[in-house]
Amino acid sequence: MKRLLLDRAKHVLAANDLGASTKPSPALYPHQWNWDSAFIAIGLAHYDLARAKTEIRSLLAGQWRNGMLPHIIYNPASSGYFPDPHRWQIARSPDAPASILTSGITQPPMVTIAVREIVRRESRADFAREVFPALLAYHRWFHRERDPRGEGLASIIHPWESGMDNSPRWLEILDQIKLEKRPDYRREDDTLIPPDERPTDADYDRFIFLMDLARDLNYNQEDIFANSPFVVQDVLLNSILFRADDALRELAVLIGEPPEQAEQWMHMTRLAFQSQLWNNDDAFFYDFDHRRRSIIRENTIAALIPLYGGLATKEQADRLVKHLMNPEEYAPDTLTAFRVPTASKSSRYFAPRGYWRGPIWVNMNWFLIRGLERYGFADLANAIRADTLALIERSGFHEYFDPRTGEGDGTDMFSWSAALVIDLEEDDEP
Ligand code: 2M8
Repeated sequence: MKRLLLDRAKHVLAANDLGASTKPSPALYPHQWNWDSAFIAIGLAHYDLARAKTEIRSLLAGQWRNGMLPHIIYNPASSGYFPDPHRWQIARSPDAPASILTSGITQPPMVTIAVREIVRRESRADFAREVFPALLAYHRWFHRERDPRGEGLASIIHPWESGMDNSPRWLEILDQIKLEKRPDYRREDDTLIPPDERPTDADYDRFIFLMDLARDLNYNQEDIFANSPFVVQDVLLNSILFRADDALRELAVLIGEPPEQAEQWMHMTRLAFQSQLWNNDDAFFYDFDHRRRSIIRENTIAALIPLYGGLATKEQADRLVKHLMNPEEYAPDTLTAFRVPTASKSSRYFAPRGYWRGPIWVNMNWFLIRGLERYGFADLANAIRADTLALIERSGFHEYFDPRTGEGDGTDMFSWSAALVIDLEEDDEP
């Protein structure tokens, strides 16, 4: 059974292999995505280290001169995805690469964690040495350009940067963006996937508005911070950045570079999670709207990902787990049969087939499993693992799953669903 599942997962990654990178899915996402490639490399590292390194190298090839690693690296041979590179016009930025087409925004820095996983499986440090400067530049960019006041928390400037595009966390801010006129564009995604499983047109209008705004400001981060209605200290991104800083610190030690810079960043982030993001009344870590200086009080799975980061105290972890065990929020009940919906069932935005507004995603379950294991909640971690595998067995390697029925939604043959199932199934501590 396990062998069969692993073979099927490897088949998905092979089918989406573009040569030097892997697309997230056959048709819906035909290019290379930043954090997708990192998850993919974590899966590949179990059976093909050379290919895992190639995945990382092709991602780093898209790095900007200021250190930013874009969220999409376009495959010139693919079409059928909007926005295409022409919309981004990255040449407006003096930092953009000259010969590679990319987007102008980033995604959570899972790449450093993937590199750490690859290096852990080798007895040599040459790959760590090779990619360390690029990773360090990426982290420096996050901490410098996205945390200009040195608060210990990086901001995202677009919902796409969170990876959870239409999460309830962003909907109120998006709603406040009043467009004088709709941006001119044509979506491609809703021709491939039923529209009720994708962001609404109103969400998309705002995604494109924010993207055009960053472009019109020539991707100058200072100007974007000053002018954009969307500047948010995202709990998910900062949990991953913290964990990635730790991976960077370990890589530094391994190759004889000073670890102090990463330690300093981690120290600042730890303080900020406690002083700025923790809400003791609700027992949640909430995002912080940097622009309006207020918390975003939405009950979503992101509030629990500091468990993966290792940013919760033991007492906070106990309280966070209560949300996961509560049938009115995240635990199974008469409405939902599977763990773990990405938004609380109690949320007014909860939509069980609505993309990041409720469906189960394999990467979020994976974050929770790894985080719960870390804090000693082995039974709950195993229950989430069992549900994740049951969903794949039942419906295949879908992009996301309806928590009521387990039905697969979005695209099929989704790469990170396959890659992270490999990681869960192999689960060897090398
Ligand atoms: C989704 O995002 C893209 C935009 O970046 C889209 O909707 O077209 C998100 O699920 C994101 O997390 C993911 O990296 C990307 C590719 O799988 O798709």
